[in-house]
Amino acid sequence: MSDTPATLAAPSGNPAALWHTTLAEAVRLLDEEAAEELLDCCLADMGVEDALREVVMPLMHEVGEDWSTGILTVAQEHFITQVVRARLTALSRGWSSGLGPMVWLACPPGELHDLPLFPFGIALHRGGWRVRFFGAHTPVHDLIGLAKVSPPELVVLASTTARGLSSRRWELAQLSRVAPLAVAGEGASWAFAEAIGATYLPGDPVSAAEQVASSHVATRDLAASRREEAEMAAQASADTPGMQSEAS
Ligand code: B12
Repeated sequence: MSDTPATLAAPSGNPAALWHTTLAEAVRLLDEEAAEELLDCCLADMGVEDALREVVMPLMHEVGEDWSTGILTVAQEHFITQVVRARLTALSRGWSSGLGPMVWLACPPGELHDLPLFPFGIALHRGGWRVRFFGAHTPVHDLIGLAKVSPPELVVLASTTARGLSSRRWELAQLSRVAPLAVAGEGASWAFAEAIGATYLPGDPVSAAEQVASSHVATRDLAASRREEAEMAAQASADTPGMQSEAS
């Protein structure tokens, strides 16, 4: 670690705020070594989900605000993006493996902001899902072709602009007919999702992933208990002579 004022001791008080401050300072000073160490310590201290939700993603948001108001240069913004992306890529290792349901993650054509798909995929994988990452600028017709062969349990498309989604409205409606589709990010809305037969994922990527994982478990449990009830009812009718002749 070099000459930043950042400290690696687990901060006391509000940990998210303190990690955020020290990390932002390392980034401002372009101190890559410090930023990497701070990211690692923050993840270890707060846990992956909370660190991504409360420190890393808000930091990215803030970096964008500081860039748009001229506090940070484009070079500083690119620097932090690269440091964060490298750490998120490391955390995503192995996320396509396992036996759980499959989610595909992509951005529509023209959209380069694929970074928020990482925390979403990382959290979902930790919730038992398998992740296939297509990332930025993905042709929707390619996804349709692939989904026709082997549909995933969910496709998530993220966009920072409404236009990025609305200009693909017809293709997206087609995609939602071959696989369950959800839209997310600043450019998505309930109204647009509804219009194309998709779902809208509100909120931050980590909380949305937790929501998807728990509602999928609930749906699966409901389906299993319905199956169980149907089997028990069939068994009961088979055991009752009157019912048997009625059924035959
Ligand atoms: C990193 C970054 C880039 C990187 C992208 C790297 C990458 N691979 O993702 C690069 C340098 C490529 C880039 C390029 C550009 N960028 Co940029 N970028 C950012 C920045 C700083 C961080 C994005 C990020 O990861 N945010 C973290 C997420 C989690 O936070 P959030 O965006 O606020 O998202 C909230 C919700 O929408 C939701 N959410 C977002 N995505 C998802 C996904 C899922 C699955 C879910 C469930 C939820 C969710 O979670 C958050 C709420 O908690 C933002 C600043 C910002 N406000 O975020 C600008 C920002 C998005 N960029 C912006 C702009 C203008 C551009 C450029 C046009 C700049 C230019 N002139 O070239 C280009 C556009 C490129 C393109 N065609 O897409 C604007 C967008 C304004 C707009 N809506 O039109 C922003 C907001 C900056 C600003 N304040 O003006 N950018």
